[in-house]
Amino acid sequence: ASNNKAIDVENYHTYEEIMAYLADLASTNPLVSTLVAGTSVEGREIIQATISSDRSANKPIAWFDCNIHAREWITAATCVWIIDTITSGYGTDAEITALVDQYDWKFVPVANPDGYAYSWSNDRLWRKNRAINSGSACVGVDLNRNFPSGFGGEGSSSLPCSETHHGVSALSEPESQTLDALIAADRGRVKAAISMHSYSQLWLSSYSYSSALPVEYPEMMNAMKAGVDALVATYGTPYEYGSTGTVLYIASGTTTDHYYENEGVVHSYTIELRDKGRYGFQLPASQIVPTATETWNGIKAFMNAI
Ligand code: ING
Ligand code: ZN
Repeated sequence: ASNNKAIDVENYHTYEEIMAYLADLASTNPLVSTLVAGTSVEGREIIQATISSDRSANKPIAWFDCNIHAREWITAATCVWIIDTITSGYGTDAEITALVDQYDWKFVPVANPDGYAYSWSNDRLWRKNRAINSGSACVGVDLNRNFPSGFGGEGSSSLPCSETHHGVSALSEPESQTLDALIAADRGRVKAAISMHSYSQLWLSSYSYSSALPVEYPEMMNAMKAGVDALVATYGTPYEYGSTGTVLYIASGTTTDHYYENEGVVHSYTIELRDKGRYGFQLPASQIVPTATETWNGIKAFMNAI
């Protein structure tokens, strides 16, 4: 890279490269700390990075999980870019400084490390984790169907060979247990929880396990509108927003419903990043910076609106 950073944020990176970047950042930047939050099926560390200008202040938290689905590489790349942008902007960029002084920012950049590694080494389009399913030759549980809200319902499958296999029970997987424990540890402090996915260009709220609407839906719609308006204003990338069950499809056992319904996070969303299918999961690296830039503009406006 032409700069002195430990990573070039305009390219996709392996699990090991992302972990090395986070470790380097934590050791060189006093704003950043990392936590080994859990361990995957195959023994990889699940790392949460925290950006805080005062860890003793117990500020409200902006909370992110990224790459719970292995093939959605743009999500880890976007989270890394946002971490890089926040840490380099603090103290020089007035809006970033204000947002860091107001909130702690927490990221799990690679929530499904085994699947992510497998998508680099074996199968670019792998989605699930790498759990062995008893009695089946098919591998993997869809971690975004393994959470308790609506577990096992519509839009998830009991069949191990399905791409949306929900697993044997809610939170059966170490990767979903890790996200659950992290958000539970911050219960009462999480102002917003965002799960990053791709692709489709959507900003989605609960519910996903049914077409019912949350009681706070008007407030959620206002917040999503603020985010989407700023995102779209950046480059004109079209986005839609609304409840998952009405805008996209019904899916049970998802992070967003769990954070909303069981952890009390009103502002719990899934953002489906670029694109709308031309490249799909294999978004060219040339789109990392524009995707991250527009998404960050949306998140800033959203955090300033809630
Ligand atoms: N899409 C999400 C999925 O898990 C989603 C859509 C988001 C469903 C939030 C339910 C709740 O199917 C992708 N691309 O993974
Ligand atoms: Zn996904």
